Amino acid sequence: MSDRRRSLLRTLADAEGPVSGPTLADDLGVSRAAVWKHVEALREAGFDIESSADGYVVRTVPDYGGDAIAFGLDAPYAVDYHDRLPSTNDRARELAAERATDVLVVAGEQTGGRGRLDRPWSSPAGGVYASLLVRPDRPPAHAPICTLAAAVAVTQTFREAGVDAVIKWPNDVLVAGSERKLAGILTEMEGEADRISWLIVGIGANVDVPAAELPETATSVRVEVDEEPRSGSRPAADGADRRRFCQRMVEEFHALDPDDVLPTWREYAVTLGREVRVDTPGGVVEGEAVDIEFPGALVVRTDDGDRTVHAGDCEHLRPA
Ligand code: BT5
Repeated sequence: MSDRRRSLLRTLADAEGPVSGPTLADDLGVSRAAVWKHVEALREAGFDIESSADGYVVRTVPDYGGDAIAFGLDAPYAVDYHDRLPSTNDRARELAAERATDVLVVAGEQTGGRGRLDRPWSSPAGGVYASLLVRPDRPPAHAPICTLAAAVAVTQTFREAGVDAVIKWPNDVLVAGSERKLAGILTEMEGEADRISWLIVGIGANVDVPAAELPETATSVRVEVDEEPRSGSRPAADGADRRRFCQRMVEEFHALDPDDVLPTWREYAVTLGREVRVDTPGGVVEGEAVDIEFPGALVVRTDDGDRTVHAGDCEHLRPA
């Protein structure tokens, strides 16, 4: 998506009333004919744009798609949307190799979605599959804090959508109580000794997915919201709006300062205070998870004292 198209979408989204062709042309630094062409392209993409003597007004926005996500997105990323991809992280890697940055890759569905250690990530239509390609000015050792920041952003977004989400160290978002999995995060990066070259934060979130299309241990906004008796005050299925969900989670992520993320992470985490078994590259660590340390290590109180675990698969045992 071109920068001009992004600016146009931004201006139209921010406008309170009609925006005239000449105003748009001025704003974007293009001819009125060019504005008209962009507007036509948006109409083809499913936008209902009314034009009157006063200018253009967006009446309806398509459910999903690159322009729909960019429309009103309050974060500085170009959107690279595909109805279907093998994996948004793989696409983001291609873009990284082309030296791109600040791109949000989104797919309507994935045919080869990946979790950690090449585990498959089930990616039917209705989920949000997104990878952010960024180039933070940080050492490679800080990469885990980006996963934690993403977990905070996603948890916050699920809560806004009406689901009581919590974080399981290091990269899972679960629903409180049943602890079924709502989302997972796969962070990948390339770096030199002292500096990250590129970092990709891949998020898979079960938003508008029916139970039948999810793994048994998983759940989605649609499932969780449907199970609750509906009060008159909350519009049905609103939280399961993929476009809104995708925008909000990216906006939340962008607004977070990784250096300040741990207090909120602690507040949302369900792992702290629990008996855990962590399968690490150096063996199994078992005990009570007592804290998280920058940039994302779990502190586990074992019979032999506190152990700081940097990476691994974590299993929650009974409550501590
Ligand atoms: C994760 O791995 O949780 C990270 C998943 C990241 C997926 C996103 S989608 C966008 C981007 N593009 C990609 O190709 N990947 C990223 P891990 O902790 O290894 O968990 C994987 C396990 O979660 C699987 O072994 C299943 O047990 C379970 N699982 C698979 N699909 C699921 C789903 N849709 N919902 C909940 N759990 C799922």
